[in-house]
Amino acid sequence: MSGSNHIPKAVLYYDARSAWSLAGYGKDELEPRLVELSKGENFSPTFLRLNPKGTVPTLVVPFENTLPADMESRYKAITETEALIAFLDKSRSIMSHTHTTSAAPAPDLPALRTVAPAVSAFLKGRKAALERYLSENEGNEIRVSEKTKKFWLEKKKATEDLLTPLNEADKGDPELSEVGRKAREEYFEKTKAAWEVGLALVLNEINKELIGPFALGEQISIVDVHLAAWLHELVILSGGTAQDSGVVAMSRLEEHVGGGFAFAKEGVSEAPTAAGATTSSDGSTPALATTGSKSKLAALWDALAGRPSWQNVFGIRG
Ligand SMILES: N[C@@H](CCC(=O)N[C@@H](CS)C(=O)NCC(=O)O)C(=O)O
Repeated sequence: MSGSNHIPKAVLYYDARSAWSLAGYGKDELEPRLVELSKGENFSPTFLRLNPKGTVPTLVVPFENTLPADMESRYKAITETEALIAFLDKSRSIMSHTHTTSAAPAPDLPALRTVAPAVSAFLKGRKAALERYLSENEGNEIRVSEKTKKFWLEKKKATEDLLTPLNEADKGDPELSEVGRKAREEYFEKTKAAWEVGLALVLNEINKELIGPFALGEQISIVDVHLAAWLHELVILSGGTAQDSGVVAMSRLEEHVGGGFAFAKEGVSEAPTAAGATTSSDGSTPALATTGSKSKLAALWDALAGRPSWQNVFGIRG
């Protein structure tokens, strides 16, 4: 029975901007370690050895006492959010960490101009890191496999493709080169498809399938943990905050998806309550505030926002 106090914690590699990294476990249970995507730290040879896909979140779980001492690999890396949360769910506790996100999605030129500086700085940081890794590899300062080199080259190309429309965001259409025009067109096509078609479909589907107030009914489940991180991210991107009421948060989403998108509101019908813009943060059951009915997603949001963990994870940024 030796060393029982030394069982190392799992290490969660995360980036503050990654929605999937924010699904909510805390320092009491795992050791958060920042991997700055904007600096391409996820592409470093060291990180790629942990997770060859170079994505966060990545949870590295020690196998102390479970593997023979001579085994080289004494940990396993979990790299899919779904598996990661299922794993953490077995050793539950509450958590905290901060979150910073900004920037609305950009189906039009003014919006593209708004997000361009921040996003292009982010991408430039990654591009610089990738170029550094590639040149260090060429110069034999580091040695990586052909597979890793190919991975870096693909990531560099994808980063450059995205940078093109961002770097030229200030130009009017006539000033763009042929390449620039194409890049801008593709950018708008993709963002429009993602927001107005893809996202609208998915949101409607989820709104329909929820049982309420939580995804599977009265009890919170891992499904809600995923939904919380994702919904919060969408609401922030739509100009909302973690403190918005469900009705306000979902109306921001409706506006932002655009094109007349609206949730079915037949979901929850509640007795009249003071319809404040915030929900209770004291851990009590949140007031389902509205006189009429609201969408099931709005009710889910209120149920999630009334939990202490919501404040722990999202409260800090207001
Ligand atoms: N399938 C993975 C996806 C994770 C993922 O793509 N994470 C993003 C951040 S939200 C990432 O690490 N991207 C790497 C990059 O930006 O290069 C999961 O479920 O966790």
